[in-house]
Amino acid sequence: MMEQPNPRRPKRGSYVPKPETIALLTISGNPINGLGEARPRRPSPFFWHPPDLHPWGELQKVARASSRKCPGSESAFQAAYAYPELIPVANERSASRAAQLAAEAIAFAVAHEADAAGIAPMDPLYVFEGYMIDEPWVIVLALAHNYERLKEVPSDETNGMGVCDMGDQYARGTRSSYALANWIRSQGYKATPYPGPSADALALIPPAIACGLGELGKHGSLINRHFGAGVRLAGVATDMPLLATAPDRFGADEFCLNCQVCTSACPPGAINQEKQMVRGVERWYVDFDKCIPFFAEASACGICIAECPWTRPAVRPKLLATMAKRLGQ
Ligand code: B12
Ligand code: SF4
Ligand code: SF4
Repeated sequence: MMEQPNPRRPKRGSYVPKPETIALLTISGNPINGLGEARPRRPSPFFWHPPDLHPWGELQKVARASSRKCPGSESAFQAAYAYPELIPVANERSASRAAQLAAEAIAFAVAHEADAAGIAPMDPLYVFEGYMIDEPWVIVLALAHNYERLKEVPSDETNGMGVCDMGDQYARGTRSSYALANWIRSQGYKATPYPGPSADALALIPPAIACGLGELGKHGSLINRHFGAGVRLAGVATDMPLLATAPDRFGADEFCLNCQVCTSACPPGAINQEKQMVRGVERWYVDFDKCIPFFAEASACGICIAECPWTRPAVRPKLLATMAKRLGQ
């Protein structure tokens, strides 16, 4: 049966932001993000930080209100923000070695709602300017979307499926990261969860790439080999001695070179075709000033991650096989 076109998605080029949205975009986000800068530096607090820490506080309120008007989304996001209690760090430390603790931490996360997990050494470049994380390790958790719900994005008053699935996966990230942090604390080590939906101290995509959860896609989100771009991320920083997991290269970066699905599907045309220099790294980059008006008006959008062919369960295995052949794996 032919699928009906999604009535909530304007065609690329036909979307015009509301004047009241544009009025709140008083300053460009791209220089703040480090577009064109050749030297590595920490990311600046950018969006989803406390509204007085960045120039788009009022726009952030509009974006939040627009996502919460959708049926079911208020309670989905309430669950995401229901942060459990953290227990005190036990006085006695586990005597296990790093390899054993790393295996146990990953197994614990996967047994407590995470769909995948990896470990990376903490890098100061993962931490937003003005924040501090002193734990030397980060465990990153991946929480897979329900594709059937995600593909309904963007949401509005008539259909809240997509944004509710975002709230639900954030809620799983909250429960999973807090459960893992409490397990680590019970073993006598410090642990701090970073679950979202707020940005907090930790930029999650760079450590997720480093620890093998996937590759960066042209749409600026991580692509995982098992879930595509339909994943939320959460983190736990810790001083528990651990071992790093290896990065995973399965050809997503190469595939993006010749794919234009997200660039064509993004209503405001925010996704660049070419890699850009951003804070010392040549990488895919999304134009914040073009994305944010639509994102704010269209209940958190998400079209780019839903449309990415890697996110489609029926397509992903074929892409993996094709790219494995091309990479000679
Ligand atoms: C602020 C923010 C936004 C902002 C700005 C996004 C942006 N491109 O910068 C807005 C509101 C527009 C936004 C939109 C979306 N977001 Co958002 N967002 C965040 C948040 C809270 C912080 C990211 C940030 O500050 N970026 C500003 C600077 C750091 O951006 P940047 O330099 O361009 O870097 C980006 C990437 O290139 C990469 N990156 C950063 N440094 C480096 C270094 C290297 C070497 C590499 C390879 C990559 C890399 O990470 C950044 C993330 O966008 C994170 C959660 C978190 N704590 O990390 C979620 C997060 C990145 N968002 C997420 C998602 C899914 C979305 C949306 C699809 C919306 C939605 N409904 O889900 C869209 C996609 C827009 C897009 N195409 O990028 C997910 C991504 C999951 C994934 N599969 O990777 C995250 C991780 C939330 C989560 N907990 O799961 N988001
Ligand atoms: S839609 Fe295509 S170009 Fe965009 S991130 Fe996915 S694979 Fe890459
Ligand atoms: S989230 Fe931003 S980049 Fe992705 S499709 Fe929507 S407007 Fe485009």
